[in-house]
Amino acid sequence: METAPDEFSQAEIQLAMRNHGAPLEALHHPLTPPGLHYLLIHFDVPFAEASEWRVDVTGAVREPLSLGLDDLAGLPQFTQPLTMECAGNGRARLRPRIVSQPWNLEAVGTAEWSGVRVRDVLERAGVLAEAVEVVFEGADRGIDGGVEQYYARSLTIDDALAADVMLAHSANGEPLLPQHGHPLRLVVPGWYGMTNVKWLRSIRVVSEPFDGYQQSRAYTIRVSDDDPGTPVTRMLPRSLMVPPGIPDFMTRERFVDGGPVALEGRAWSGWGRIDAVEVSADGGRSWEPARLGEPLGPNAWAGWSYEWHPHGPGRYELCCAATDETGRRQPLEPEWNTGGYCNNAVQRVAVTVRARS
Ligand SMILES: Nc1nc2c(c(=O)[nH]1)N[C@H]1C(S)=C(S)[C@@H](COP(=O)(O)O)O[C@H]1N2
Ligand SMILES: [Mo]
Repeated sequence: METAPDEFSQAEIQLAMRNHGAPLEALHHPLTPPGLHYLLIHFDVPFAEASEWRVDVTGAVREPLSLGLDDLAGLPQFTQPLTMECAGNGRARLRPRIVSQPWNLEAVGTAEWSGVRVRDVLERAGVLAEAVEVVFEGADRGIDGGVEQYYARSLTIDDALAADVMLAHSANGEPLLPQHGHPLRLVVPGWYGMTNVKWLRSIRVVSEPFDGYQQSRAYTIRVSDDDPGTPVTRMLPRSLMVPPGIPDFMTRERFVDGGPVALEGRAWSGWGRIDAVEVSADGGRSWEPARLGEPLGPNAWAGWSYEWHPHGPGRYELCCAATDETGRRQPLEPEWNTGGYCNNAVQRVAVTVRARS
């Protein structure tokens, strides 16, 4: 196994500049302020005019469609708050290191998305009996893993017909920003970020499973390069805390003066409701339950809070761990895989408690 050095390359720094995360203090906000929502863009942000945009519905359908945004405006509209997280969140914490977009923990955000149901569009087109999947393709083209492609992902027919799977034209009451898929993107609750195809231009109903690069090569959990792997699907449970106190500029290490310290954060899972969040002040050896708030919606995070009473000055390692209603709990240590996906190991925050002066 090749071990990447701990230093990041210029190419990785360039990716980290293009694709920024949410500063963790933004977790104060139930809805991530628009400019603070994380970004992941594989290729270039396409230049798109909303007035000229068409999304074509083709393949195994009774009646192929070509829809403009005004056509979509004629379908029933709905809005939902939704927490989106990149499947690579936590990747930069893995050893041996994975060379790709280097996330620590900040590749997450929550927005209120508005648009129409994919189901309503597919019903107008009339899905034929032989159909097995729906391929969603964006207008952005590039080379990934040596393969030239438009960014594309598929869903099974059943998944695509779920009542909350949407074509979104707005976020937080405003037209989509260019970087978030203007003028139209797919939004699939509960799944990791790669599912939510931006700059959506084509919806193709197919009678064979789609084997495009982003479906069958990327976004699979593999322990070696010849492992066929299992697909990345729903978001594993995760909780994050707003780092308390004040930071050191370079290391982000935290400093607080005495106690008690009000800790707060957010927790989510793509597999179901969050049942519990626990907090540890000793690096995960002992745990106390946090107070859990109501989720923002069925597909969005819940807030949590905890009053921490440090037993005196010194250095502490704070952790938080979420458990969802399926019993999935965040692990203390990550499981390594070649793409660096789905690392939902607990957050660790180094805090120095200083004596109150
Ligand atoms: N067309 C297209 N859609 C895309 C991507 C992309 O590069 N191109 N990136 C995906 C990935 S990996 C993630 S995590 C989310 C990020 O969405 P955001 O940038 O709006 O937060 O978009 C997904 N949709
Ligand atoms: Mo992602």
